[in-house]
Amino acid sequence: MLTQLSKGQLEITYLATLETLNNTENQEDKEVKNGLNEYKKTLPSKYFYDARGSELFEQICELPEYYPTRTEASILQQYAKEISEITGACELVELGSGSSTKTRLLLDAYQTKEELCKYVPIDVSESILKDSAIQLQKDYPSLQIQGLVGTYNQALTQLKATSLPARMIFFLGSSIGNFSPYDCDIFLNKITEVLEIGDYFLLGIDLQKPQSILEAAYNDSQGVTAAFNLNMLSHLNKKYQGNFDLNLFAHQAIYNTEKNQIEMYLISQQIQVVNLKNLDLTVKLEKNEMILTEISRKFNVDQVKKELETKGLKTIKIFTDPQNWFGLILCQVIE
Ligand code: AVI
Repeated sequence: MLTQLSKGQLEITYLATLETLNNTENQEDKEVKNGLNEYKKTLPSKYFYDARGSELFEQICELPEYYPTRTEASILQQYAKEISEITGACELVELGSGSSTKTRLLLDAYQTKEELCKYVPIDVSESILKDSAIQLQKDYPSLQIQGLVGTYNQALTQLKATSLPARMIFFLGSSIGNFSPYDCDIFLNKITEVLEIGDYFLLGIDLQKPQSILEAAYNDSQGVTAAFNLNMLSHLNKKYQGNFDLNLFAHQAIYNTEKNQIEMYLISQQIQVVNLKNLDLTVKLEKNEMILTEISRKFNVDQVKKELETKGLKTIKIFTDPQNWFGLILCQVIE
């Protein structure tokens, strides 16, 4: 059952029922247990994002070494109008909308259109979605906002037919880089399943570049990314009554040149035993043993273009910055 909060032009729908939440929890428990029991230990990246983690991520986006956010913003600044002219009036659906900061650049461009624009932000975090939707409603009084609180999958399945001439789903920040190739494939299948012929997909991708630039972006000199990575352990301590000692782990991000991906690790500084009471789990870590907490893939535009094409998504235009560090691919569903 869906619950709704409706106020004038703003409507927020909660997609997760108690039942789905419980199932997800069991699934989540398994992911953490399995990850820590593997020979090469891993932890799911979603545990970065508790309230503190989301705050730290906002700080990362402002760091001098972390170029993706401001580079993508500069591309949007320059090309949002052109994007809106190519697509014409359409319903804007944003995956992982967060604070919707960069979205404003697109909304500004679409607001100048005659027809009323509709914005559908999708995020798992109820508080962030609600706060930013309320703020957006104040700043864009004629904008219709229909927020969906839930996972991408839940939300994409719930999209209703749009009364506007087309729909554009957009996924910014190179968040697609945090998916494994397998998950990326499933995700793109879902996108094409939801979109109709003539609809658009706008995808932000971080591009391949020298290793030194990439490693600096994920090992920043102020230690914010380290705090972000370590915060995952605090989050797990709270969730599972665990006893990870943050002082006994170090952060490191390494660029894997074969896989073209940044890999973020938490490295055990000594032999230690960790308990997660609520999972009934005891884990032994060797000195220097690494736990993989995130991959961030870096892309080649032509390869992504080809992959999108295999899904029936034809690239209409690629927008990039003068250094070719970040790309925005605008594609359209073709017959
Ligand atoms: C959210 N995601 C696109 C970020 C990235 O760059 O992969 C997460 C991040 N991890 C460390 N710094 C930023």
